[in-house]
Amino acid sequence: MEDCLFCRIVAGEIPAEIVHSTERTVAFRDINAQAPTHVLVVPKDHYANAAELAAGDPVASAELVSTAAAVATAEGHDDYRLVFNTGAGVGQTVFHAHLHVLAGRSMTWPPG
Ligand code: IU
Repeated sequence: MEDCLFCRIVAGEIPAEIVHSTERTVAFRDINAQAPTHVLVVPKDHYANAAELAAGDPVASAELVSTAAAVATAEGHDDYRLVFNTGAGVGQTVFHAHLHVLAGRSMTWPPG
């Protein structure tokens, strides 16, 4: 997926502040942080969204969550929010699956 932004970050073609990586995932800071910790965890392979990732590579799907937890712990957070936006109608703007890790401030529910 040469035109996919997150594929290009995974490939090292576009710079990003990478905070963690595993066999199947890369975690990097969101360029438009919405909380003191705002990290995106992505699969190294391209899937358009979380549902396609879960169907196509359940091991990587689980590793996304364990990586997100490791990032939150490494940044000192016991409390954090994990978000998969799935579909443009709920705010997905990059169509390479990514798990938002948000922490470091109080949050309300339901989200806007
Ligand atoms: P979304 O769930 O698809 O809306 O999340 C995409 C995120 O990717 C969003 O929070 C952007 O700030 C973030 N992002 C980024 O970190 N680097 C980029 O070059 C671009 C978007 I474009």
